[in-house]
Amino acid sequence: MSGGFDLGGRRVWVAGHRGMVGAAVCRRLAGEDCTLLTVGRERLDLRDQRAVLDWMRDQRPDVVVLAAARVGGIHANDSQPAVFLYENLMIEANIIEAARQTAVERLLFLGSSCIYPRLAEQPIRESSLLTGPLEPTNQWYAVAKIAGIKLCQAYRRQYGCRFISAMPANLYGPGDNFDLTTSHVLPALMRKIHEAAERGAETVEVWGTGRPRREFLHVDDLADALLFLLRHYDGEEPVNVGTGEDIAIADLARTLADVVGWSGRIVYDPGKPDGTPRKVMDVSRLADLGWTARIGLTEGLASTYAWFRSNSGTLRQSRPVVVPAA
Ligand code: GFB
Repeated sequence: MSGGFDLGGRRVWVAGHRGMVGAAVCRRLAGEDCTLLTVGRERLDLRDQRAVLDWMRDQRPDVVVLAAARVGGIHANDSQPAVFLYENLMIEANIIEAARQTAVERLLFLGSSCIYPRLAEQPIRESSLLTGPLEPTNQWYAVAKIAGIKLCQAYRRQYGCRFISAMPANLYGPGDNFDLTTSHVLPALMRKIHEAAERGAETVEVWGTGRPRREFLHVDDLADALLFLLRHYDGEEPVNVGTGEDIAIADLARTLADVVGWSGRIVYDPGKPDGTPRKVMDVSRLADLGWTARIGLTEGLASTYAWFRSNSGTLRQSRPVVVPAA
């Protein structure tokens, strides 16, 4: 597709560049004719309003990809409600307001499919936002992310800022958090099954009933979609980014067992929460704009497992934080 916003010659700040999403966006931007800006947490605390404004005044980004966030799986969300709410509110409010003050041309805010009501009609359309109660295990994170979407909308209406929002499905890929207490399901099960295969263990424990259904998107597909949206989308409504296909957690576990080559038994722990029963998004808005996902789940799991095997010695441990790209 031609036309649209030109990234050529622009200064692009990827906030959260050491997280899984930010790193994928940086890889994707490497082939573009733009100047990539990044800053680590040792130099800038994104929760500090004054520091964020000063840094942006100094660096003058034209484009911001807001991929910095406190993220984690169902247990991390459920057990650290204050941290997930406060840190995400601060990071997004500071960056969005500083982007207005420094006349950033385009900003892309990343939400999550968990912003939608727990029992939203499936597949979930963008218009489902705020039509029903949230899933209790991640309501804190969801409220913060909904506030970020609303900030982008409000800044468009009041100040004419060209700020947009994308809502990714459950993400996976290289650079994920593989810590068993704070990670999302896919990296957790990949690691558990890999370690079971190495130890010759006969069982692996899966939290909950195995019945919930999730939609998984490879992070490289997400990065490609985000650049597409920066170029071709300039609207107030959030845009879902996913494959439009979901899988039961029990089937994900079996598929991962095949990828790893382990033939043991999966056991379920119904004492752990299931969370939202089903989360699959309607991705027709993005498809109508001209973008669809390319990396199928089987292919994505195989390449992510290859990455895991070559990096398992240096993986992040017990840190759900991508704030701001440590
Ligand atoms: O990926 P996950 O932690 O988050 O869990 P959500 C998805 C499903 O997998 C739940 C089950 O039903 C879990 O109970 N599950 C099974 C496991 N075994 C495991 C395991 O070993 N680890 C984990 N983590 N889950 C998150 C939100 O919800 O989705 C976040 O809490 C964010 O805020 C993210 O929105 C995308 O999909 O339930």
